[in-house]
Amino acid sequence: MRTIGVGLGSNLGDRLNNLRQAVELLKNCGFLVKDRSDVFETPPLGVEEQPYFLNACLLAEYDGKPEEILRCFKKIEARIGRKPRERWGPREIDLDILFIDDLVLSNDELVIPHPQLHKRPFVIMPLLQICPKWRHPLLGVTVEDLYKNIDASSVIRITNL
Ligand code: A4P
Ligand code: MG
Repeated sequence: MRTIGVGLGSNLGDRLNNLRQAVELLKNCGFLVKDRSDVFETPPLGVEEQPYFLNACLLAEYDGKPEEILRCFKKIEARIGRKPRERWGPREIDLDILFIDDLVLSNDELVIPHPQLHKRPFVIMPLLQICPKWRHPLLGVTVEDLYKNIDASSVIRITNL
């Protein structure tokens, strides 16, 4: 069994419900949820002219290839009603593979760890709650270390996931 760091984000529709529905669908797909962060409200990064996000992260055990995980995530996103739109634009739900233990992988379909993980307050804050000691296999630093180098003042805790 591998432990997967999953990033969840939503900025369209009933954002909290979308996140919670994604957790239930992950369980139905065979992901064993070991821990979950709180839910944070975060300003959009990338394309800034869009609604604020709710973001959270969870740790799940799963016995399958990275490509299978991505396929499951895409199915769950479609099930929750995500429509194809511009990259980095608004979405009902986005599921990202943040990491899979200390696996390093890069191909046309997948980059693991997620290439933006270490720069994003909306990922680092929730990860700090659930896996502060996880070490980035390429950068050699922990989530706690990453947290020291970001400004997380705009990441506001809203509720539990
Ligand atoms: N892909 C490659 N690596 C991965 C990975 N580790 N996990 C590929 C998931 N997917 C990965 O993703 C596009 C393609 O990325 C996938 O088909 C897969 O082959 P997508 O979800 O269709 O599109 P996207 O999410 O718009 O693109 P991307 O690059 O995944 O963007 P991000 O990194 O998800 O960023 N601001 C706030 N505050 N909160 C957010 O959650 N999210 C984004 C999107 C921008 N700004 C945000 C937030
Ligand atoms: Mg994505």
